[in-house]
Amino acid sequence: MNKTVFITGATSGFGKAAAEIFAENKHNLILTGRRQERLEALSNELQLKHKVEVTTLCFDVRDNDAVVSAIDSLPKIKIDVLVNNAGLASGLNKIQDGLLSDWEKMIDTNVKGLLYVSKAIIPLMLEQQSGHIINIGSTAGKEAYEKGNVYCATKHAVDALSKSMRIDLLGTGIKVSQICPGAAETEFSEVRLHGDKEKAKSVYNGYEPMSAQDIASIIYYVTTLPDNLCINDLVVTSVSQANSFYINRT
Ligand code: NDP
Ligand code: 8X3
Repeated sequence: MNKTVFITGATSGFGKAAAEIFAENKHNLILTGRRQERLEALSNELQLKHKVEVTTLCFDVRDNDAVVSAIDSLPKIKIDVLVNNAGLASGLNKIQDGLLSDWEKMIDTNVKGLLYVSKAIIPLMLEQQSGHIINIGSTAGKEAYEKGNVYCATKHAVDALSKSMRIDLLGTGIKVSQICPGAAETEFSEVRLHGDKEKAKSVYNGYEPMSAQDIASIIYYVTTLPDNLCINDLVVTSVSQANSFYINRT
């Protein structure tokens, strides 16, 4: 059955790769992000290649008015899957050296943005009496590490919200899954390191990190289970990584 899959942060990394795998499997898409040109290019490519319907919504998840008006602008359709993926780390400093602007960006995007989008879509899923919310957490939401402070706090919040959503939505027909990846090579490190490409590349020196496609295949997989099954929480790393602290670098 064709589903409609709403993905935040579809202009890059996990979100873009997830859009590709859902389209390959003939699901229709609602793709969101702040970079309009990237949304348009991806939408054109997927419609042409896979003959699926793609709607793009360009908004910043930190702006609740923009979130609400973008979602209100959709025609009355069923949203089967929401992938709450938009997020970022900004800065890598000890707590005593952190920048307020970085902290606000991470809290506003990773926590408040996820809540704004969820608040706009949950009523539609409640009306349908079905749906699947997939929150992208992180190993940073399972353990705190040096210089991770506020990013780790936001992903711990995603962990708590995923558990809370599952409890509160029990009996409504809405599934809630959290996927917690370890290190994967996307634009993530470049964004975290404020655009320093060389330093970002060096994060992955000496081991093979996961790819965006690896995580996309897992996002897709959790949506393929029978109606009575829900993967609640899934932690995934490359074989070179045991947790936030141990990476086998050669
Ligand atoms: P990328 O930087 O490649 O992609 C991030 C996506 O989020 C982009 O599409 C970006 O779109 C979107 N985004 C960021 N801020 C906003 C905003 N304010 N409003 C709307 N969209 C926004 O990183 P990843 O694909 O790696 O990251 C995706 C998620 O996975 C994040 O939540 C991240 O924390 C998490 N994660 C990443 C890991 C990694 O190692 N890569 C590991 C574990 C979790 P645009 O800029 O166009 O708005
Ligand atoms: C991203 C993975 O290890 O940088 O969430 O925290 S890590």
